Amino acid sequence: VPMFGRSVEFPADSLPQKELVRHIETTLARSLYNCDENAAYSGTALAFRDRLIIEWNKTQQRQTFNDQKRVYYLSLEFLMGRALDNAMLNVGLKDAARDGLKDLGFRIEDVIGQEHDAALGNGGLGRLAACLLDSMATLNYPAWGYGLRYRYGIFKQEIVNGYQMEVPDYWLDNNPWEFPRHEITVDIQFYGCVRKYQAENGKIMHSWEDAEIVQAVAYDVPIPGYGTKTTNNLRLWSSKASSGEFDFQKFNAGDYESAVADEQRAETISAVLYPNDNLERGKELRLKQQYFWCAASLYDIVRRFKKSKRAWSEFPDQVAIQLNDTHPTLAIVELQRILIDTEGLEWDEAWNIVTKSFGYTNHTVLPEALEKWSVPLLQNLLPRHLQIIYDVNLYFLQIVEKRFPNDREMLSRVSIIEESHPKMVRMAHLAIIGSHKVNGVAELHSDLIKTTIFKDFVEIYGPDRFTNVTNGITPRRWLHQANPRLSALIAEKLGGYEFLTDLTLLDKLEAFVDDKKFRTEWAEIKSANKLRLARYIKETTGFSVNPDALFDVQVKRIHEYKRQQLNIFGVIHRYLTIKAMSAEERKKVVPRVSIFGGKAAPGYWMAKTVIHLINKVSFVVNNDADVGDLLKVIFIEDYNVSKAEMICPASDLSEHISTAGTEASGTSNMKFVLSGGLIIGTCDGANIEITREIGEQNIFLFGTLAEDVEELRHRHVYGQTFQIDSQLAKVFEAIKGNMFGDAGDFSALTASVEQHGDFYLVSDDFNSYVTTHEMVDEAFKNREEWLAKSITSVARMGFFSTDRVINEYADSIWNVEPLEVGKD
Ligand code: 26Q
Repeated sequence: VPMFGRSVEFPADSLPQKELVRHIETTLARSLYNCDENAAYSGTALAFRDRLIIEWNKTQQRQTFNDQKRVYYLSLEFLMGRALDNAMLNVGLKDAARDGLKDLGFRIEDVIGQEHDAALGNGGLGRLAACLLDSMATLNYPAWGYGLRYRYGIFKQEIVNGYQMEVPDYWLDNNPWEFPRHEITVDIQFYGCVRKYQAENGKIMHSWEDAEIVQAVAYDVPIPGYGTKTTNNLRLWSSKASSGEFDFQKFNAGDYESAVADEQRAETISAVLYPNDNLERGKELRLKQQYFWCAASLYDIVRRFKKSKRAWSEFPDQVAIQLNDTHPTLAIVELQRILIDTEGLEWDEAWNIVTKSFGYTNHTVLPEALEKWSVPLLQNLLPRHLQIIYDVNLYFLQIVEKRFPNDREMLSRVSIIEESHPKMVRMAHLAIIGSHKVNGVAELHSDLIKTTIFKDFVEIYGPDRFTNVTNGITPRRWLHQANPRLSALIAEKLGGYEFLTDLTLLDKLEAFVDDKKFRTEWAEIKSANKLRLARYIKETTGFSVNPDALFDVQVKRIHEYKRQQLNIFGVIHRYLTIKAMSAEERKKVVPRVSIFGGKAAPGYWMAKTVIHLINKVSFVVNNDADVGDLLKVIFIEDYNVSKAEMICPASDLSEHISTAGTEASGTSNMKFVLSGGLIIGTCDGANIEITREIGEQNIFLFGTLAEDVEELRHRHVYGQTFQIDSQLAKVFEAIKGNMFGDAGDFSALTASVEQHGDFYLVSDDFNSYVTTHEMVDEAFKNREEWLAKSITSVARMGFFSTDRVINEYADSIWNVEPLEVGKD
């Protein structure tokens, strides 16, 4: 079996080497003699791009011609990572490219490594969008992604003296994967006022006037499917000053500078991705981004629909729009506005079309992440939309009033408008009311939203509006691309690479759990992946880690609810325990490398303090010769998608330890298990379903259950006494004794547990966390059993493919069919 399955299908004369050389010599105007790795990257990218473009054009033609229902996935984030490796695997010529590059004196891995990540997202939500695009293309669904073309993606993280610093991520220079469509533009309005007028037929109509105009320009990115010719489109909007009248007037009036300033203000809209993850902060520019992108996308969707000359009532048969969280909720209002104000439909007819077209995915129950926008802000920026929101609310509350007469409390709870000062628009309520389906992203999460934050809506609409679609990951990137040797070994056992498009086939691996040779190879691949990570750690941090130690990894956004603080407190406890041991006792210790990575939102002080503590602990522990290889602590700078591709396959154990009920799903848990790592985790998010699939003997679960969290929190605040865990108290003593530098730097962390009610239950869960880690050590000593767990878990991960996820969305929410693709 070749390393990358599909290359055998292509004839030898299609080897990309000569195309690559042609691009280097002509497109890039470089001689092969001064071709560096970067030029080799560009040449290779251009060669593969050529092939994508052909299939992309054909796919778009086919979809237009076929004229069936399309899916539009609206997301403010697409965390795509690198594109070249993905393109090579999908086109199927990676082996040929490797040979071609080798001839020219390059290692393909180094060439791939030249590419800058496309990091237009914060974390889970953005990466999910990217995995879903991959699956929609692979399964031949006619689907478009719509997003914003940020000039700056998520910041680059640098650690200086243990502190996080943010560096802008300017990623657009010579990006071969985007295609500007300067001819596809939409004028977007802001501010202005609403004028009522009487139409010729006597009807009272509304128009939005004297608005400022900003132009949206489309940039398209091809999304190739795996093992298919389907290449879908991701359309990203960029903002530009409108070339219209008003700056020209200023210019003529001699006000050149202010005309330029206007231009820059317009371009600011798509300038930067907001770096908050699971936190909303009501900034006007963020609202402008949301409307700008929703309005441009909707205009595009409506324009495409109108070409078909169908009746408006058929719109929901042609269009399914999925809202990735509440960020695109204004699209609901915008479609209603288009239908009633410009197309002249009656309110009810229009609203019926709107609700049938939209679906809303919720990704959080954290109250601080639920979007709200102030009414005065909306009034000023989008006056007509605010009117429509008020009307939607009025009609909705009338229905509620009829169903629940005299229940004023209910009305105020479910109203779109929160009666605060200032009044706020609750975007989640608007999204629920304007959609025909609302889904959570894992079973526990979907149950929680039905019984807590959206309980009233279940009573009002009945349970059918709410559903669950458990998240997944694309096996192409997270198994085949990130862990090519494991993928090849699996292919060898299963007799081919079909599992990459039907992940449930992995279950056939269980038959080989006891196969000696197979187990040895499995273990060898994990070792090689660990060795590669160890080398990277040495290069980037200077610390040497023992590649045979247990690699214990927690990489994800830094957030109190994800509890990296629990992890680092556990590490300190381990350090103190080792320090207190005799030489004899130390012989029994399983050597560990605790690896952390992740970004903190720049304004999230507590999260930054956690990063600081990890780095200080790292410095102290790693320089303690007395502890040596028994414990190392590593913080990997600037965690991103391409680093995840290296880190996930190198873990023995990964940590998914959020306070129960807070992590909607988590998806990195799936990436680690699919690469043969085991998990320590709480009964939260998708951990629960992972456990159900792989078996509870193959996962290390600990901690409070979601149903018990509320009572414990209450007790912390109102109970008679609050005693923190005794082992945790010793950890705090060490911190307070300045073991890791000035204790004052970390007082917020200890105080949050000791004095501020320990909202995230760090103390409650500490004992079971530490005990469970001891069980991990014991299990790791038995390498054969550990291996069996690893293989069995991978074999049972079939459920967590985004292919299954997309089929569920298609059947239960979108009602769309794949488009059959011939072998043209
Ligand atoms: C909102 C308003 C203003 C500025 C920023 C935001 C904002 C940005 C990003 C709010 C939330 C996010 C991201 C949320 C997120 O990543 N949620 C994660 O989604 C994953 C995919 O479903 C889940 O697996 C994770 O559990 C969930 O935390």
